[in-house]
Amino acid sequence: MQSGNEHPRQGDALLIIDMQRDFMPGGALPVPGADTLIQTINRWAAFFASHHWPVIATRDWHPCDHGSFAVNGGDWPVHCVQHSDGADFVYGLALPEDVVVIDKGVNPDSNGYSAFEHTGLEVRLKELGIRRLWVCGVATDYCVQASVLDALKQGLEVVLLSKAVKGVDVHEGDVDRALNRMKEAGACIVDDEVPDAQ
Ligand code: VGL
Ligand code: ZN
Repeated sequence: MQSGNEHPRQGDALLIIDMQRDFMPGGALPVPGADTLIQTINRWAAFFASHHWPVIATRDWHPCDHGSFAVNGGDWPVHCVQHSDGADFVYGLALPEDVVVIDKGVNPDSNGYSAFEHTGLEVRLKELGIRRLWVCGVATDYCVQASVLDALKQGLEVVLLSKAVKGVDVHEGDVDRALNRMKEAGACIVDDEVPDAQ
């Protein structure tokens, strides 16, 4: 783990993954501790916004017939159905007015874990001149991991905010394995706090 070596700069964006009600404790597919990230992520979002650097927030956004749902033969309970309350961003998440919202997992035949899968995110980032992503949200071992690995494949740099992600650990050790895989692929994993506003 590195800390303090990276500083957000022009050409960076904050990527907030799936901070939606269904992923919070008590939700349809709870990620333990996900609610404890809200204030931390709000501070990161405010910091990026104060510098006019883009803030991007993804939503898991499944149709009712999504193949990842157990009722349709998949691994997960029904969650984040398009336009349902559970698919809303969690109460208290403070996103800047000009946040870029990316809906993912729309194709019924794919898990759609990655923020880059059929979402147009790659093109949006090019248009915005983004070369590096600061990543936070849930779940470390699914959508965060898939998004980070895809970003790196596209030649983007990635800083993973280890204090601003939580995972599900369906199999014990999944979160640690995900962190190792992201690190080996070239992500910079840091335990940074939000810098003081300048
Ligand atoms: C996710 C499982 C199913 C995630 C989404 O956001 O990591 N995990 N759908
Ligand atoms: Zn999903």
